[in-house]
Amino acid sequence: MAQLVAATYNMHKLEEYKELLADQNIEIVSLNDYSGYEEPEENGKNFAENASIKALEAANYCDTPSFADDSGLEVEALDNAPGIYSARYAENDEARIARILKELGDNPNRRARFVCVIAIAANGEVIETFRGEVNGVIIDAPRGDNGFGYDPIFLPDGYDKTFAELSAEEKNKISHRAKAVAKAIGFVEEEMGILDDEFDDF
Ligand code: ITT
Repeated sequence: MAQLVAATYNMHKLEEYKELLADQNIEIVSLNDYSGYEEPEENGKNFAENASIKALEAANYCDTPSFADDSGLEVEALDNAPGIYSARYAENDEARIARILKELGDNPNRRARFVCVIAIAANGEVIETFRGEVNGVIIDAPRGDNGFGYDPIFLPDGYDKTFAELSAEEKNKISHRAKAVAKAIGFVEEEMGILDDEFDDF
């Protein structure tokens, strides 16, 4: 079975990937299985560049095909902030949510979207990136205990529950991460000849 390194130290992301990829013929290995790994600086100017930096660094260090995601929340009324700075917007999830709600205040435009870009890297290069998005609105106060990050204030379009009120299974059907994964799986299936060879090289 092909091994793939999930290049993240975010355990919530890792958990979602394990569920999203459960039916695939892939063994997901975590960075925790490789000692001494140092995370690269995320100095890209967009999600795709940061995802590529993370995937390539891991693939090179682990000598194994790797994928990473760079993801975040874009709030329309805040000029799409926090965007690629979502993880760095404040010191913890609670403070990050408080900052968004404070900056939005009573602005009637609550439109927002989650974005996830996955990069796959192997053999010293980034093979491809895949983007997934989910649109919704920011509510006035956090609701729900599931998920992570900004989930408690994000109400996806067509639902009356926040991402943190949905079960993991429900979130994984509609999330930005699920959409990016679906595209990545489609690509890997179509290009399987190439990837099989590359995977087998390791
Ligand atoms: P890695 O770089 O190690 O993967 P990270 O948490 O630093 O972990 P990012 O740089 O991609 O990852 O930052 C993503 C941030 O965006 C994350 O910390 C959350 O604050 C937010 N985010 C991304 N996906 C989310 C989701 O599904 N639900 C809620 N918040 C999410």
